[in-house]
Amino acid sequence: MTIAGLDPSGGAGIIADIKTFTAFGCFATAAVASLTFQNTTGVFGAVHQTSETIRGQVQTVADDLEIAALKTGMLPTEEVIRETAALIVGNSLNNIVVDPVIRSTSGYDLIDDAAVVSLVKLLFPLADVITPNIPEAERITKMKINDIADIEKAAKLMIEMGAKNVLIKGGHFVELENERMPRSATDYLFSGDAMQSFDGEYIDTTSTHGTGCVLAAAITANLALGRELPDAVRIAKEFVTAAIKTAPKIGSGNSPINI
Ligand code: PXL
Repeated sequence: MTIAGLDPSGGAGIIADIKTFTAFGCFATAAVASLTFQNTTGVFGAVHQTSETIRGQVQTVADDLEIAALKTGMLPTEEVIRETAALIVGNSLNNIVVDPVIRSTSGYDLIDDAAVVSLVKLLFPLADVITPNIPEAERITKMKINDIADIEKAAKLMIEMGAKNVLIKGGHFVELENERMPRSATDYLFSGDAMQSFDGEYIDTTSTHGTGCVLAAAITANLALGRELPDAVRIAKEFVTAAIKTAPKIGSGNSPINI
């Protein structure tokens, strides 16, 4: 299951999640947390769901189907986050992947400030893994991330905030780039004191709409299939890299990736 925003242009949010779950042979279910108005050029507005409509969607599915894993994406308000946390606890859900979606690539704030606080307080402790990118990790930890040591510091802070595992995605990380070390898209998985890095080719493209959603959804699908987290991350990363490389290049903004 995914609980996330609906991007009607199909590149991000629950449509991307459904397509990704399906690509891995999983049966997708989805609850809309916010109805957004957007296309490849940007986000132009959103109508958020309430605790009643979140519960109505999720509990009805949970009463009938076994939820093997859950991904959360854009959860716009404290109310929606609080209800999502209650549904996870109340239904004893596991394999929880929290993608702490905060802002769109185009700069639109997808969740409000109170939601960032409650995301940390209420959902991080329930998550098996959280998947922030660098700007999200900076916003959550209130620190600037300039190098690998900062990535480690930020991950430790987020583990202290209650996350069991933290995957920091390095695709936004330009600071390490130099003549000897070209830009890379390495992701860093922190579990307790251990760190594992997942090297990835940096693909110089603007066709990246939905990349974070697809990565988190692919991790969720692979956890649902019974894979261990590091395997799930490796497989998900390969899937995203291939999808970026073969992006359809549609729309006049950031093209969605190929899922
Ligand atoms: O990529 C972040 C994201 C997640 N979920 C929804 C979005 C976006 C970015 O635009 O619209 C619904």
